[in-house]
Amino acid sequence: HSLTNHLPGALERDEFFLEYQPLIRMLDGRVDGAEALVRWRHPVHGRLGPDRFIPLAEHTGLIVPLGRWVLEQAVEQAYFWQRGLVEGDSAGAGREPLRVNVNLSPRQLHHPDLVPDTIAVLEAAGVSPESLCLEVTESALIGADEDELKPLRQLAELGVDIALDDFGTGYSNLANLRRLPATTLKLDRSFTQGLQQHPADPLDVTFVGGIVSLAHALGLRVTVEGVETEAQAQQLRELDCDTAQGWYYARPASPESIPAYWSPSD
Ligand code: G
Ligand code: G
Ligand code: MN
Ligand code: NA
Repeated sequence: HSLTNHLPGALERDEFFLEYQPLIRMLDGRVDGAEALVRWRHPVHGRLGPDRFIPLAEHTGLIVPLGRWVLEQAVEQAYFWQRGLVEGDSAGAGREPLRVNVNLSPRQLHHPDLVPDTIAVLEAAGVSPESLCLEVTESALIGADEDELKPLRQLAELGVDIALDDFGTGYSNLANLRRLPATTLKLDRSFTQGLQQHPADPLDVTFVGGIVSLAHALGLRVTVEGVETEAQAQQLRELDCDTAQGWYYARPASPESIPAYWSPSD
């Protein structure tokens, strides 16, 4: 099987690349950061999305060096955005708050070098911990004991933002939220879909509103995924969501596409 055969050497052959999807602040419509999403330029099959190879990389262990590569690239990219060093960005420096989100797989989460590697990558790039958000799925943390949560807690204490990705899809245990070192909830796009109808599904409105209230009461920020229409964006703003991500704002694209969202053209 050619995916299986080609994957181990793909990192050395420089076949991976990252796209970035902006996270938009609901308050002012400006970019808050961007999520790095890995793609594989496969010599035979062409461009492959992460669904095609992340599970395989996770299974074979390649996810550890691949994940480190993603982290290095994304953190370096944050440095370039913050300093205004991206081609076509005429506004110059002074974008310190612009963050980058990186997805962590369960295997990376449990790797003993996660904390020292992350610190080393940030220091090498000259990027503050506050500029990085690590996204972990809720399911990867289900049943984790205090020892297993310690690396994430250490990173959070350093200032790294920790987001619970795809929130609401797993066996969400709301009581569990209190003991997780998370700073942000990323509400799964399945909940955003119910807000698309006119009028929006009242159950979905209640659900999202309730999650936002609970999250805010726990000191967590809420990012909504999969925003595809103006009506959804409006509804989610009214429900007090903090940031949003989705095709309505932007599809994942090259790193050069991001600075345009710093000052929305309206
Ligand atoms: O690219 P796309 O938007 O189709 O992303 C699909 C999924 O792939 C996302 O939900 C994300 O969790 C996962 N993904 C994307 N990039 C990475 C990565 O660098 N590492 C890991 N572990 N998962 C990723
Ligand atoms: O980490 P996560 O699995 O959430 O990655 C986001 C995934 O969702 C990516 O595959 C991305 O391409 C996809 N995505 C981003 N915005 C939208 C959207 O507005 N609608 C839909 N259907 N998918 C989206
Ligand atoms: Mn994600
Ligand atoms: Na997600």
